[in-house]
Amino acid sequence: MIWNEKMECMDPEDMKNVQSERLRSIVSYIYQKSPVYKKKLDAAGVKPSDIKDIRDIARIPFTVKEDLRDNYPFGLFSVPTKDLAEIHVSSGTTGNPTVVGYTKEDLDLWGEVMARVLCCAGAEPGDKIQNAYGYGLFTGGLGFHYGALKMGLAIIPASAGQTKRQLKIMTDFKPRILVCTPSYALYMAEEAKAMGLKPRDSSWEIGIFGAEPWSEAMRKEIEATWNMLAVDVYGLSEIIGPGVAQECPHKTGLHLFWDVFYPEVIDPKTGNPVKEGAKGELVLTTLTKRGIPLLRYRTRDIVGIKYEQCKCGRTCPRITKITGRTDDMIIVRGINVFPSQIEHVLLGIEGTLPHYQLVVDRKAGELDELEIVVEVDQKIFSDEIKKLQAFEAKIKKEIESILGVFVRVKLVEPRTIERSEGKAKRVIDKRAI
Ligand code: DLL
Repeated sequence: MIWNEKMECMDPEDMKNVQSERLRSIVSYIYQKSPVYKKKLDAAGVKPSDIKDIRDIARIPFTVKEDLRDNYPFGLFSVPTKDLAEIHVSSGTTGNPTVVGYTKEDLDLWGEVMARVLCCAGAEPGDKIQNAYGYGLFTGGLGFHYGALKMGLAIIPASAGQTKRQLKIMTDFKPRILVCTPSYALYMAEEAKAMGLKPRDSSWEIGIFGAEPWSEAMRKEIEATWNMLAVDVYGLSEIIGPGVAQECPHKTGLHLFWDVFYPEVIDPKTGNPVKEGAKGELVLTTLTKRGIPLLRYRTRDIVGIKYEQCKCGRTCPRITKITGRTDDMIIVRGINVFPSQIEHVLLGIEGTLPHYQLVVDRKAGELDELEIVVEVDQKIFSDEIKKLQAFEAKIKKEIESILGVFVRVKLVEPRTIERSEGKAKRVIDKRAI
């Protein structure tokens, strides 16, 4: 089933007209409503009347995450907060997180694209869906909730965690669809086996997994273990949350809903478009959003894009699975972590030295572990063991309160961490994903 056949299967030439019309309208809306954007467009010498066609998008300056953070919390919004219906937050780098707001129309749009996501994965009206993405400031839980509501599925809002309860829900309620991060799907399989359940007999037939990178090897493992179809979902809070792009059962890339999120793939160094199919940074423009529409937002995610029609009938372009980022963000248990956030905490604690490393690992069947290895003053090592432990606990607590993710802290003596002549190697990712 295709949720919005008109938009998802439109002839690409006709789609250009839709996109051109929407671009003209969103640029003049933003120009009038957002003083920050007006300044940005004026500085680039772009007036709304210059935008006639979707190709004119190249004249518009890029928007970057710093633009959101510098205008924290609501400076980049195009509506006053009284017109908002919901506010979400994505973990950011040092200091302020990224805040995004939705008007009532934006929530409708979110429901619409998420209904497309669910249909694209193979959900059918009447299905039960177990939603094990986190409900809260993270956009995963509520995004899927709105899509399932719109589509008419029976939602089990399990939220993330409480694995035994998740498995009991699966066993007793028999939902056909599971949505959560791919690593959590594998973790649940281990727990299920430990509880004496047979994952292959589960009621889940379709899993929609995203919010973090995962490989084809991981897909095979999930599909074999749970005896289900596993498809990829992509999105980011700044653009809408989940709902930007979705794989269909053909598994040949993620269909990007380009009538509402206009994609470009650029060389991150030059800002110029790359050739079709080549890898580059995904840049997105929200063509219809009202609360915080963004023009040419640099996602930092590395993808390739193809414009040919898929066997499923959809004509919207497909992006490859996300193969990396242009910055040093890592995703630990679905949570975005920037080394600079940790550095900020460490530098604020007397006794730590500015030499640290983040070691991420994932043992088979377990969740990600993040260890912070940090050099501390020789003096601290001379202290009694109790003091050393208290110091370690203090660092752990401060980092956990900022990141919202469990970490281990390992204190090491000065000059233990390998020095580099170029960029310091801050992240050691041992996960085989
Ligand atoms: O992770 C939205 C989401 C929720 C997507 C649930 C899918 C499912 P943020 O917390 O703002 O939003 O993080 C966005 O996560 O820029 C990517 O780097 C990464 N990411 C999201 N989906 C995928 C995916 C949500 N399928 C950032 N594969 C993005 C790889 C992904 N990375």
